[in-house]
Amino acid sequence: MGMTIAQKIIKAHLRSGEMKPGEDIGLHIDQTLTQDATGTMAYLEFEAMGVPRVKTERSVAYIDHNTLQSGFENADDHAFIRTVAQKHGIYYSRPGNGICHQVHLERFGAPGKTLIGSDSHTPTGGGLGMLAMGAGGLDVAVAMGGGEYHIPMPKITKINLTGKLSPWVSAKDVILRVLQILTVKGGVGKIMEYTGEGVKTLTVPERATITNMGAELGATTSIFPSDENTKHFLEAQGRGDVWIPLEADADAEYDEVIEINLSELEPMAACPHSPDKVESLSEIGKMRIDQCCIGSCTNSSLLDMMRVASILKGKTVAPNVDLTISCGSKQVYNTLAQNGALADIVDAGARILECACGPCIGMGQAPKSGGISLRTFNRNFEGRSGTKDAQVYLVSPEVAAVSAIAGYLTDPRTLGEPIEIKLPDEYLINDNLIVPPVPESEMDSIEVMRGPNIKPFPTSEPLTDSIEKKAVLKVGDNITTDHIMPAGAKILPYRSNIPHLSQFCFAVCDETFPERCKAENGGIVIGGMNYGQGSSREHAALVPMYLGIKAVIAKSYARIHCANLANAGIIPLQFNNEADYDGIDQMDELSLPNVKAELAAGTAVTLKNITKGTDIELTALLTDRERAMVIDGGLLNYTKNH
Ligand code: MIC
Ligand code: SF4
Repeated sequence: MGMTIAQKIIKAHLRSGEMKPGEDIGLHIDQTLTQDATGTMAYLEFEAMGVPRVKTERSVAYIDHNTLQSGFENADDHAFIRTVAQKHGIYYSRPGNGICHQVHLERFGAPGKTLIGSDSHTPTGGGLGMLAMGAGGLDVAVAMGGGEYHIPMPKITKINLTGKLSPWVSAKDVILRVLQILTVKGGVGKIMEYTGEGVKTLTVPERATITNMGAELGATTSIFPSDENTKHFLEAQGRGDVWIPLEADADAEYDEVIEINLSELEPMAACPHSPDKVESLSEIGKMRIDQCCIGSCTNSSLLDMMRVASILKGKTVAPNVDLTISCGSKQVYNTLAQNGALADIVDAGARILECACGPCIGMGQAPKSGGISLRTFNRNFEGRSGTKDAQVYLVSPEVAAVSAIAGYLTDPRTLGEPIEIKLPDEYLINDNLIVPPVPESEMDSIEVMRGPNIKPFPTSEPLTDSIEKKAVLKVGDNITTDHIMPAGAKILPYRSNIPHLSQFCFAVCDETFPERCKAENGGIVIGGMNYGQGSSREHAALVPMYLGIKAVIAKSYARIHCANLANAGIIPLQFNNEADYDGIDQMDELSLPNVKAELAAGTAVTLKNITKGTDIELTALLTDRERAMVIDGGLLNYTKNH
């Protein structure tokens, strides 16, 4: 039987397990990336493993999230990451060089390779034909140390693209359409593989927009073939040597097929507060707006910015709108500066931000109270912008730019014929902001800088025979890691300080949660469907662990968060019968009387609701290896013990 692209890459990197959907597989990882908000923790974990040099082909540490330095904390973190990287064989991308996913695509990504990154949008690399996945920091640390990366073997969904995008319809509209079809949980346990005649009509940056935002489907990753367009992109980046052709066999079998005719798509927006609440612009209608933010790892390529510049040229941003621009990389900025497009953007009145995540992660530019913000980003969760009652709509750069001028949500098709934009045959290449590691023989000369913001990695205890705790929190469906561990300019600087972060755990849902955990000496969290979707931040597991959370019981989970819970030694339990969710109230007394013995034997776990006098059957969503890990008290203990 023929194979799909993803299956071919998995087969070439398989180190353990069988390629049967749902089975635990261990993969060899060629490349890793980290960013600064998850990187400090990942490198503390790497240090704790005691491996002197990374064993990957290429590992890169990016600084792009915590770049607003309103105190010493972020700068301390940067110094820590820079020195730890130089010492241990990791390339360091300095602040100012750009957003990890955009820079990695430009300078390091390669078809056929495996990449894991401590950021959920790592699948951006799928635009180049890589198997690129988001992971918890600890998993990245293990991969840097040469260990396997474990995932359940995904099912493969074929997304067959036919036709060609109409003028002013964008790659963003393709992924918004997929989100409309599949929802934020429709991709869980799957790889989205794009094929069909329509693929040829999309450039690498456009493909990367689609694979990037595939993260919002909950998918393990998304991938495009590696073809002539890929070759052209890599050659233009001076890296033609890493190109290989890659496509699915003609007789490859898929678990599911979705047909999308690109010619039929129209400009769309994801409405507040979820990336899958997708409507066409005509359905939303004429809506006055307050802010437009163009950038983020989804839409900050040269192609995106050139389109934006062509719309803004000679115009002025409407008085009621603030327009911000953040390019994805120094390469993009520099090209715009040299070809004059930046002048068109500045002249129109856009506010130019540095090339970093910026407003996407709430690092500044919070909208006004109740403000309506159009953003080219990938997430519009409640409160993520920094303003709790802001209404964030996710749109393409074209929609954002034309709306910024009009002052209200506007369909770019009203502009008539678009200006044709040709991608360069040679990009401006200057890697002067990428600091290579020192040779192994000199590693002892590097002293790792640990400012007061760098706190030691929190330790976890081995599993006890039984657990008796209260249901300290009950939440509904689609809880994101932004709910569990919020980000934003005030909290992000403390990503390496778990005790400090713990004061904000679940603040979006219930500000009294941390206090209650302290008073009750920890507890159990009850969740609905797709618990822990969104970001890969392992802080959403480490902080609850610090607060004494021993288990989560939910209807279903998002993949990365489920793995992060296990890595932190928290048991991810699933209701066998979803209706049992209704049989537990917040503050009920719960007991898992035989949990250790049960996990040693398998995945069936019995819960006693002491308050209600009921027994509830649960399944631990843990592989054999993860069960051993949870019994040891998490991945770090397990790695040390083995
Ligand atoms: C995000 O988009 O939410 C982030 C910030 O990039 C996160 C990582 C983090 O929380 O540091 C992600 O997507 O994984
Ligand atoms: Fe940065 Fe936003 Fe992309 Fe996350 S989604 S990596 S915060 S730009």
